[in-house]
Amino acid sequence: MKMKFDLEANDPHSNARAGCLHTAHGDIQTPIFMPVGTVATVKGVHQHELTNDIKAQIILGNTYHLYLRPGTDILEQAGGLHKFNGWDKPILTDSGGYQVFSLAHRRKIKEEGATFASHIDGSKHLFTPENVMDVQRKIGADIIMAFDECTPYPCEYKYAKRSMHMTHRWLKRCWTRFNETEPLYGYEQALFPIVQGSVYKDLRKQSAETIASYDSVGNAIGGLSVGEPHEDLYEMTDLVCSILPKEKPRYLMGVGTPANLLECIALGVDMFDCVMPTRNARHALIYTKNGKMNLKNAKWKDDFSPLDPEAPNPTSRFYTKAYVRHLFAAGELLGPQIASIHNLSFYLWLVGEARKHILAGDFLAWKNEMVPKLDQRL
Ligand code: PRF
Repeated sequence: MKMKFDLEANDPHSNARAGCLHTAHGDIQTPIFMPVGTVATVKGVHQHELTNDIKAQIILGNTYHLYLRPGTDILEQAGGLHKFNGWDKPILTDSGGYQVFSLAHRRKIKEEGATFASHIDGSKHLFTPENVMDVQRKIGADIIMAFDECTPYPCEYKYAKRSMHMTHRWLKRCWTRFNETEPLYGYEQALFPIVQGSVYKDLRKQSAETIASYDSVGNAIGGLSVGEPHEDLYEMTDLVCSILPKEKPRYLMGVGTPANLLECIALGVDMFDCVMPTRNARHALIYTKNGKMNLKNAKWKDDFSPLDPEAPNPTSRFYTKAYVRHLFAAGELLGPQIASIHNLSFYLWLVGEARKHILAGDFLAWKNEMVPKLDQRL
């Protein structure tokens, strides 16, 4: 089966789109949010909860983490990541181009690749565009990412330009290796290239044009949501979306808040991932369509209403705010678990609603009504 993206609808009043990405492990209806499962697990969430409660359609894994632990030997013996963790829907792996720079120790970037010391045991490793393709073949995700450098913020123009050109040269090497090798487990994998260029318009334009010239199934936008003001995030995303091909899915990496998702959907983004819903859940921060609440706040201690009475998933309707607050206060594992299911369900509900409104042609008005509410503190 050939991986394929069908564009189903364009919003008449914004650049939002609805589509469907067909993969060997099933269809992904876009716009979509992808829960992050860094080390072969979405922290604290069972695969059946991802499917039944959260309605996740695709999850993420990280090459950097999976390569270090459990390692590619174990993943190959298992028959790939889908078999290893029992998730039989689509998976996307990030290349390590972000994690090496944010997590690893003693990292050094050279033309050949990046050397680093493991954050687990200090052991030394080298990631190159070629071996990162080989590792992602062994992990076996449906969508794999090019090896790039995610520039920090702020970033000097000169550094951003040099780094972008290196990311382009690395992409060429990734592309060659990818096309010289075969999937190991009998289903197709697609390689997504990544646009870089920091917050500089001329660099972003040049990078988007370079990435657009590849015959890929989809494309990604990296180097954003690294501390820059929201205006820069939106301006760069808008510019890059205007250049990337319309008929291919666009994946904005590591973004973001619920409001960021809706604003970037309006600019033409189709796919998102972010640790926010799960990481914040573990700190008792709960997202709803009326704003966010911190369950550690004493005001919830005798609120016996459901976490979210209108939520589509049973977990959010079953447990009360006071109870989940108590679980956090007592340091009970169930607190972060319930909060993670709730937040991920909310993110998936939000992109599902966005899709419905795009198909109905009234996305922009709905988005403008939702955004101010989403950022409120309850
Ligand atoms: N590159 C890669 N992964 C990423 C990013 C990037 O620029 C980002 C930036 N927000 C998140 N994850 N490979």
